[in-house]
Amino acid sequence: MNDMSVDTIAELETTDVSRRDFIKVCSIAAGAVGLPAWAGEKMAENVAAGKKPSVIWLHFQECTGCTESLLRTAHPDLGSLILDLISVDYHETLFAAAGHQIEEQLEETRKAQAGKYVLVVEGAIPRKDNGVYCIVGGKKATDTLQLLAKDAAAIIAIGSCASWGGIPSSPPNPTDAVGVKDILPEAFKAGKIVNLPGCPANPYNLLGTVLQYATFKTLPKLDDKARPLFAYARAIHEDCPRRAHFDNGRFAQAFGDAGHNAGWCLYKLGCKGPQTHANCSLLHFCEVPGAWPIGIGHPCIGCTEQGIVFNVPIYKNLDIEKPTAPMAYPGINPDHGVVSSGAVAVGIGGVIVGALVGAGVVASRKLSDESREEKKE
Ligand code: FSX
Ligand code: SF4
Ligand code: F3S
Repeated sequence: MNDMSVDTIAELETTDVSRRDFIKVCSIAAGAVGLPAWAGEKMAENVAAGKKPSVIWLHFQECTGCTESLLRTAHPDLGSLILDLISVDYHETLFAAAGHQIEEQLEETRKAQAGKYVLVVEGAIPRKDNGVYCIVGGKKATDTLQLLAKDAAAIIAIGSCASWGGIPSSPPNPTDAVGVKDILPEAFKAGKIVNLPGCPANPYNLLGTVLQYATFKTLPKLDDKARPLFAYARAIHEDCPRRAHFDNGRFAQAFGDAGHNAGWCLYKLGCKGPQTHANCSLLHFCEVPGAWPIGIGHPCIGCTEQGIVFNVPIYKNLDIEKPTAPMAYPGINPDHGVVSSGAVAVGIGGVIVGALVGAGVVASRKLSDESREEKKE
């Protein structure tokens, strides 16, 4: 394990959050992307040494839910802590300034950080009528995205809107809204785009991806839709805490009935968990245990899956591929949480990690428990 230098610790202690919280959040972020705890310490050390990743965050067609989920947390310091970890050099909804002032800031950052900044895109991009349906600062979303993408070190499409069109693309898709990869096919082919679908996306998946890039100059291993395997390799149904009820035929039949109150499986209420790939069953939102749709008693609506959410009625049942429990369970899926054998493995000394979100979940629970304890005092 890496020991943090005395200078680094001193520097952390001068911030408005405790060093313990700082390292803890980095550990959760590291756990979220399948890296070990020492990688979290390394991330924290890097940030404390002033090597914060520069982030340019663009908003197009969306509801700002991704930004909200990043900032609205139960732990009082977490929102500001996240903003301490990354240097958000342009973000329309967070900036106090507006108009020409922030447009100048965007241009300055683009030039000063060329080749180094991480471009985060929230929202879909409309293509109809030459892209006139989303104009910010007098420029079309299509043009702004193409310009900023040229000098970006990596591009992260946060949320389902930016990943594949999301809500704005739902039928009949009046503005021909698409995701980032459809505007930037070359960058997609080159593996420069990371899609983090979800409506909203889990903020730790973003934080982990950005910090991994900033610390190790690598991106997580991706599937053919550019989604990180650490978060999207498995269906929610595979890791759902209600799975035992499903396997034993115990289903809620209506909201508020005895089965629903007892926490039984939500499949008959339209749960799309069997067809939906995401890690929200393991890494809950905003470090609050149980804060995810199924955790609060609502079926999964498939918010990460193109073709399900906003396309299939929320309470309609879908057929499932594996209706009964398997007779034997396979071993750990080697792709789940394993870092790439390429650049990433070199970056972290070739360590293969299988722990995946476990560390993040445990750390997240601890953070939340401590937060509650602090409130009681
Ligand atoms: Fe909203 Fe983000 Fe949904 Fe879209 O999340 S929560 S509409 S995915 O782009 O702000
Ligand atoms: Fe969980 Fe839904 Fe699967 Fe039931 S159908 S076990 S609620 S994911
Ligand atoms: Fe979305 Fe389903 Fe998770 S609705 S947040 S993918 S439980």
